[in-house]
Formats: sequence, C-alpha cells, structure tokens
Amino acid sequence: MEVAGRKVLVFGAGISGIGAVRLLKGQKADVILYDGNEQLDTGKVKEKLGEYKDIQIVAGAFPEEELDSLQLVVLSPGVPTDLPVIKRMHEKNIPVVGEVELAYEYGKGDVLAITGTNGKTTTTTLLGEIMKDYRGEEVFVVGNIGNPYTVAAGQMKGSSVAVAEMSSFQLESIKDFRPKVSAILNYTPDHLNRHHTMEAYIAAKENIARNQREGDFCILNYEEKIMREFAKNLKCQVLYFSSRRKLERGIYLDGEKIVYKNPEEILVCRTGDLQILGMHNYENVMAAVMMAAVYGVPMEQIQKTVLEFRGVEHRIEYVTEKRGVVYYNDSKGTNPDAAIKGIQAMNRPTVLLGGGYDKESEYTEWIRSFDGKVKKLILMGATREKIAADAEMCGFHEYVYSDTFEEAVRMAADEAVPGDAVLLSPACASWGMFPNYEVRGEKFKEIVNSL
Ligand code: UMA
Repeated sequence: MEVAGRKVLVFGAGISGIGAVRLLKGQKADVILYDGNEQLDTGKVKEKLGEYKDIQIVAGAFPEEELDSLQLVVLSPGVPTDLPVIKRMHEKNIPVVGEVELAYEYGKGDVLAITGTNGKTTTTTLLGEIMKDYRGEEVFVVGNIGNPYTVAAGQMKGSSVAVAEMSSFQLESIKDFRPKVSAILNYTPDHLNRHHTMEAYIAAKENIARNQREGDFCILNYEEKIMREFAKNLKCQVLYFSSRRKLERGIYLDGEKIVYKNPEEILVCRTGDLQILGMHNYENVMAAVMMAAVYGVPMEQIQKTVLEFRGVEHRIEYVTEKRGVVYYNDSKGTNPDAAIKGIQAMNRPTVLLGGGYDKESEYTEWIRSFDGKVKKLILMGATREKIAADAEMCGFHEYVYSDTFEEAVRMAADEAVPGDAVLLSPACASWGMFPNYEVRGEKFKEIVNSL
C-alpha cells in the first residue's frame, strides 16, 4: 500500500481519523479528512492535527467531486461499511480499508490481537501488563481500548509488540492484518444495528484469524461451539481455554485452579489469589496467559504479573462508600451481556442505573438476571421505554425514569439505604448522552464523590 504522493481520504475525524492522517502525512500522502458531521468543530480538529493542520478538511456533505481522484480511502471504526457513498467507492474500484489495516501496513513488529464481545479490554490490559513487564518500552497497547493503532504504528520497530484490542467494527475492514497470536473470547449479541445479523457480527470478529498461517496461534473459547467449527478452517495452530472442562491441551479452570497444559501441566494460579473476581474474569486471565505463553513469555513472569493485576477502570470498579452505600462504576457494561456480569458480581441489594444509546439489543435476559438483587432500576436515555417494556414483560415493575444522567445518580443515592449498592451498569452504549463510556464513568464518579 504505497501512499506517497497519492490522494487518500480519511473518513471520520475522531481519534483514529486523526491518527490515520498523521501516519499518512508522515508517508507523504496527499490527505483529505472528511467527516459527515456538518457541525464538526474544525478548529479543534486542526489543533489535534498539529503540524498537519493545513490539510483539506471537509465536514457535512460528502465531496462527490473528489471521488474520481481518490486512490485510497481509510475508514474510522465508527463509519458503517455499507454507507451508499462507500458502495460508490467500491463501484469505482477505489481501495477502502480500515485504520487498523493502515496501521498494520506501516507498524513494524509482532501483533497480539484480542477480540470478543466482552472481556476484550480486561484481557488486553492484562496481556499488555504481562508483555510490558517482560519487554518494557517495546510494547504498545493499542486499538479499541482508546489508543489508536495508527498513532503507535509510527513509533514501532521490528522488535516492538502491539497488544491490540480489536472491535468487530475494526476487523470488518481489514485485508492483510495478521497477528502472531490472536484470541476470540466469546460471542453474544452486540452492535446488531451496525452488522444487522449475528452471523455478520461473528464473521467480522473471525477476520482476526483469517490471515494467520503456520507459526501463528489462535486462542479460542472451547465452550463456544461455533468457534470449534471455525477452528477447522484455520491455517494456524489453535489452542483453547475453558472454564467448564479439563482440556487435553490448552488452559482450563479445574475447581479453584487455573491449569496450563501444553503439553506438560503447570498450575498457573488459584482463583482465590487473583485480585479480579468472577468467572468472566477467570476466562480473561486464561486467554491472556495462554497468549503470552505461546508467544514465549516464561510462566514465572506471567504468574507474577497476573497476581499483581488489579483490573480495569469502569469495569465493576469500586468507587466509594457513603453512608453505608457502596457505589460501583460499571460504565463499560455497554451491552446486556456485559451488564449481566455486573449484576452477578453484586452481593448486596442494588439500585441499578441503566439505559442509553439504542443498539437494538434485547433486555429480557439482563432483567431476568436481576435475580431479586435489584430493588430499583433507574432508566435513562434513548432506550428507557424499550427497557421498561421488556421489564414489564419479565414481571419487573420497580423502575423509574430520569431525564438526565445527574438526576439518575441522585435518584439512585436517594433510593439506597445503608447496606445497599448503587451500580452504574447501563447495558447500553453511552452515545447520545456522552462521547464514550469512559466519560460516562468519570461523570458518575464525579457526581458520586460530590454527594
Ligand atoms: N462519522 C462519520 N460518519 C459516520 C460515522 C461517524 O463521519 O457514519 C464521524 C463522526 O462524526 C466522528 C468520527 O467519525 O467525528 C468518529 O469516528 P469513530 O466513531 O470511529 O471514533 P474514534 O474517535 O475514531 O474512535 C474509534 C472507536 N470508536 C468506535 O468504534 C465507535 C473507539 O472505540 C476506539 O477506542 C478508537 O477508534 C481507537 O481505536 C470506542 C467504542 O465505543 C471505545 N468502540 C465500540 C465498543 O467498544 O463497543 C466498538
């Protein structure tokens, strides 16, 4: 993908778009930055572009007049690949790739990549810690975790390692991206408004291993039958993790013990020695350990980091205790399955804050998982009526509406009595109310601390 002197359009002026522009300009491409938001604050975008602020920036209607001269289009993850304008690009045979593909092309070194519906960030963070403890500054933790791969790519050398969290949005538009080690953690319905069907969503995630060959490794969840089928088509070595059975080869949970068997059996740790809780986290640990082990990190090194690991911000994060009420921030519970994990981790009567952006999810399973623990559900955002309708269907009537996020947090604090928990685990993305789940989680902590 030679870009010097070529006309390249970067689609989307968010953090990955800015990263892509910088990378392309560094390679002497002729870049146009396009964003569909007509109210885009181009002044702010220019600030972020720094020395490249004088490139052409177009906001609002697509510059159709440029279409015939484009030689490459780089998509940001949030841009749906089935937009009519992208179809027109394909008709004109203009190469269209995602920012991950661009970063992979120019970033040197090995890639260890993780996808799945839930647990990606925890697994990526843990693997990142293991790798940093082992290899220091040569390690870059990138991708959906909030640090665009395009930004790190410019600094990577042959000896570098990228530990990459990959979303289905990012994997949908790869071409040659080939991790040395990949992992798919699990599949539950998410982002169906973008991918339309579960099959298309899974196919996007499966792209992570599509280009892997001999000498590469793909780590899969043995308990996902669909992954065992997928493994049959892979050209790299497949190894599994399981939280439900002992495996002939792989990594598994045996009662309290996490056991690595490849081929000789090693006790990695006991779950009681970990600082993160819940079966989903044991699965994340197993995936990260397996990835590091097959990459060649010594087991003693892995064990040390695993035992020190304290988890991830915004994921069932303890905030504070006020008047006997414990507050937890699970802003990263952006879909029903992730939010079920949040509820499962609670061991007190809970006032739950839910609702947000509409990704066309179903909420009944989440509501059924309340299991008598949720004494009040405070609903906000675009999905509040839909969740209320699903709650009625499940026979759960203890919900109220709130009009703003701040009001929701204050209502929850008023509702809770000593001995209760207040949990922000919305089962929905934050979009429409916040730019991302991190800002939502920070705001939650700020309001709670000011109560
Ligand atoms: N835009 C358009 N047209 C569109 C859609 C978007 O012009 O049809 C423009 C928007 O106006 C906006 C820009 O694109 O200005 C935003 O681009 P983006 O949505 O790709 O966001 P970035 O800021 O580049 O962040 C992206 C990821 N965002 C999404 O996938 C939605 C970030 O993941 C990621 O951290 C970042 O790249 C770095 O790799 C966030 C996320 O919510 C955390 N991911 C989803 C999730 O985890 O569930 C997949």
